[in-house]
Amino acid sequence: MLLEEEVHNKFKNILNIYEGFSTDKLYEDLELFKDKTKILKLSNDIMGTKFKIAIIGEFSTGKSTIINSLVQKDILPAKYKPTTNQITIIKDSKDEYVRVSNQPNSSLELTKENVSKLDNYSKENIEIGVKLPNLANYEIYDTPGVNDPSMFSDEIVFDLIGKVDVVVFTMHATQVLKQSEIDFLTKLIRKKDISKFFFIINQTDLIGDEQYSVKDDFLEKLSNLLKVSKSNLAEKTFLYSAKKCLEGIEKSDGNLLKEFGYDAMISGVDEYIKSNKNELFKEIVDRKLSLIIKDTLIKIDTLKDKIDNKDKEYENALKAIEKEISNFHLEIEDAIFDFRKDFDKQKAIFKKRISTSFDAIAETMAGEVSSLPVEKISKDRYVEIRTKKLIEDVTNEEFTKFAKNLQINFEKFNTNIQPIYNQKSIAINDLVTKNYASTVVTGVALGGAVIGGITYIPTILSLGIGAIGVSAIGGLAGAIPGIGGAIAGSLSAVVSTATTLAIHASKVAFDLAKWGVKGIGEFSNKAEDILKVKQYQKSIKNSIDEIKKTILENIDKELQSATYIELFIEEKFPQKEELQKKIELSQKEFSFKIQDGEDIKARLEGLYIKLQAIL
Ligand SMILES: Nc1nc2c(ncn2[C@@H]2O[C@H](COP(=O)(O)OP(=O)(O)OP(=O)(O)O)[C@@H](O)[C@H]2O)c(=O)[nH]1
Ligand SMILES: [Mg+2]
Repeated sequence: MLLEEEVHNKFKNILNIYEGFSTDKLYEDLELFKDKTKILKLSNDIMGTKFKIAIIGEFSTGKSTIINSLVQKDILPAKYKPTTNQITIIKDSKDEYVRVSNQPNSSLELTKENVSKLDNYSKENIEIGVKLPNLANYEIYDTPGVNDPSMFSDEIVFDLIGKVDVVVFTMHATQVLKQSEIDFLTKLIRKKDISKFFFIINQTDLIGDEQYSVKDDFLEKLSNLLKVSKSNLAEKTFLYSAKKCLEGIEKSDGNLLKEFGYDAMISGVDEYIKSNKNELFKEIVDRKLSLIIKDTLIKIDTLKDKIDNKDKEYENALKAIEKEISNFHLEIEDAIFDFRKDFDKQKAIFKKRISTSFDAIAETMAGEVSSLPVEKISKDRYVEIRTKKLIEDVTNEEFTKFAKNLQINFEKFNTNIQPIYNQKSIAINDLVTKNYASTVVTGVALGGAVIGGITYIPTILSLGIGAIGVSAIGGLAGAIPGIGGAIAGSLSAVVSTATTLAIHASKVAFDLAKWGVKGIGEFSNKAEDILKVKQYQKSIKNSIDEIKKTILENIDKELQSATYIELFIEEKFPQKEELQKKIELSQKEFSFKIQDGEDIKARLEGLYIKLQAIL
């Protein structure tokens, strides 16, 4: 079954359960409509989530034509456009259109001419809506050719690679793995995960029977370069002809599609997504769902306790639990001390690394400003975009390192406190069962690995699903309490500082352009000009220092070992939070009569069983 269908059915079942209960007055009493709304929202967010495929490769290797064949429609102009920095995003849509990305007002009828027209007219990305026959779960990204004389395309493509689920690298069959392609791939491997890469050897219609040796040579070369097995690569490499596939579509000739790689390519990508992404995706969905359903279950429990008059004991039970937890704190003091020491050490290293990296960025930018031709510096928002990118890369990398170390610290802490925790946990469970009837905690399996009190969800990050609630910005950082805020705050500072940078950039560039000098190197004998460049370099450095300061302040403010310990211990004893929720709820007015208790309990039991079966 398709992922979309499967998830959709699951949501439908759950919503039906809530719906089926909606005529019962308990539905209002328990405010179940609130939980249902949350589930509906989650369902909408998830159904809108698409897997992303980027088609990359050197110019004229056939990227746009390949996309036309995948879309089964001749919509993208196949022509060499040397300075394009744009990405064209192709989305599944009932209505066909082409527009400037995020500008619905600019929509035009979908024709090749209009795509060209908008493409030439706008500097922004272009978006195309079209029915995607075999790829409704996907969004396709057409990219500017890498190694293009245009200076931004590599940066843009590198950036995109980090954000998509699948990358298809295209090559021309008559020139497979040119030196420039090898260089690009080598640079890539150092920076990015290449397990999501597929390779298309396109234009095979031009080479005839040689194709198999072309593929073998390619596999041999690439497996050495990437140090991966040939068979792994073979599964992800396709001999293709976009031209013949388009012909096959036009003539409804299935044999052509088969012969020239279409079928193999579509099923290859689909298989990969199924085995690598779907499971993770489902895990996240289940986790989110179980959290919402758990709330409903707690409500049901509370009402049952109320009928049995057990809610009277809640306050006492909570006090007793809190006392146990505070004893727990005391008994693990040594372990806390060690954890804090480790934490502070990691934090200091983290800050130092951020500091050094930012200084390096300032130096890089100063270097670029004096070595690149003025046209490049002044082009678009070069300094702004480049600085922002460098900063994002560095912060992401360093936050990720810190988070990994933090995880190790937590694992150690966890092992240290385990014996005492076991005792306390038994004691608290005893208290709970003695004092009030039902515990939801044990009944709900929370998906996602809870490591050391941090709900650590790397799957979300690798999927990059913003809709599910973790911001893509900050990568791993977003999944960890405290850090998400720290980096989000800092990055908004980056944006505004980057704007300042851009203003500086355009001023200097304007002056230099007016003097008609090509490169800064060429006028370095003019004292006045050197001064200008120096001033500009200084202003860039100041801005970068400003950002560095903000990030370091945020790290100091947000990353407190005490907060982490609190979070950790709270997660270890979920009974406390559950009880607090029950106390709040039990103080509400309910519309039912206690003498109907048995009947109500039976109805609640029915709902409870249905919901629990889903988890
Ligand atoms: N014979 C043959 N020609 C092809 C094939 N695919 C693309 N072409 C031609 O190759 C040229 C380049 O194709 P494009 O699709 O524009 O290539 P691209 O990679 O998008 O190029 P840029 O966007 O400029 O980087 C065009 O003239 C296409 O018609 C193919 O499978 N066989
Ligand atoms: Mg193209």
